[in-house]
Amino acid sequence: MARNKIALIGSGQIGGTLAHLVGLKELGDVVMFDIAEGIPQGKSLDLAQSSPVDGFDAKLSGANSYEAIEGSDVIIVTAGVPRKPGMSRDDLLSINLKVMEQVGAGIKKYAPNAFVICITNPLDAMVWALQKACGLPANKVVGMAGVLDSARFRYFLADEFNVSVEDVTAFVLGGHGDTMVPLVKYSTVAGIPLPDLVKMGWTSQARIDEIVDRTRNGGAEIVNLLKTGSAFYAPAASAIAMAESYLKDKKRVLPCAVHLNGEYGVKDMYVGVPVVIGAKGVERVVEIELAGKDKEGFDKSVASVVGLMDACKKIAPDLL
Ligand code: A3D
Repeated sequence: MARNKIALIGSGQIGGTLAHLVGLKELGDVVMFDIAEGIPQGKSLDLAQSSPVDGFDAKLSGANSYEAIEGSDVIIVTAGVPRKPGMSRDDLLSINLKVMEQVGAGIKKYAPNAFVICITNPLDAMVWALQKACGLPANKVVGMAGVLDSARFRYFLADEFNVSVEDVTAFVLGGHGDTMVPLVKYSTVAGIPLPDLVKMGWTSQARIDEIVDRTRNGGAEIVNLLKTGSAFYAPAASAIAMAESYLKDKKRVLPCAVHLNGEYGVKDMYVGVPVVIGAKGVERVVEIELAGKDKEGFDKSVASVVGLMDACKKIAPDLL
């Protein structure tokens, strides 16, 4: 059986970590792409030279032209620029929207059968624009945010309870970042929901609230510490979990930004909800009934994504 081909569009901090993980997990051959000359070539050569030490077989190469991604099975997009001091949200949107247009055109031409995972921020708007730009079916274009947000939540909870991260599950909905909605009652330790753990005296509601807050601001906490960039290890690991579920038809239930068509009362936009990822891409949206504070939080999150989409439509009316 031929190896899978995985293209990484953007070879910065996350792109490099993605390539390393694809190698270590032997998920396939890797093409790193970037507009910066030498970066994808240098990183892929460096990583290839680690393969004899770590004992993995993968071809890793770098490119500055889209031809190199031809026939890719999976494409992970991190291309774009981060928000710099003095740059408005609209400035960032207009730059990264142009990047999504270019990337989308490249995918359309060279890899129309790929499963595409977008990571570029502002995530929910960028994955929506990327799907329009590449024209692939919506079930084959998803955004990574929920796996990362729930991993942060799971890590903080495991730390709080002093239990293995493996035994903590978390359920998050909504857009990426401050408006994400962690569903406390569906988050568990070994199947025991958090509200029960509060009753059992394992923790207090106040501590759970603090952990939810820290999760929502998880990205900003790391930016403040790093000062020159944003998180990259956990974002890369999260996208790899999505790619692996697709490539191995694992049918994992993962929170992803997906195109909704009426589910959760939302139409033609990308929002984070739990989905089944298998060989057909997004195979099923897990739709639960929301009420009270959870519904309020979800609606607020959807409204903030609509705000981003409206700004995008003004900037690129031809595309969107
Ligand atoms: P960084 O290390 O700056 O890498 C971005 C790369 O994109 C650079 O190597 C650029 O040269 C390249 N690039 C810029 N324009 C283009 C273009 N037109 N075509 C191809 N490549 C281009 O950033 P990073 O890897 O740390 O982060 C990448 C993106 O992920 C950013 O937008 C972050 O905001 C975002 N991010 C999202 C999450 C989520 O959870 C959604 C988490 C962390 C980072």
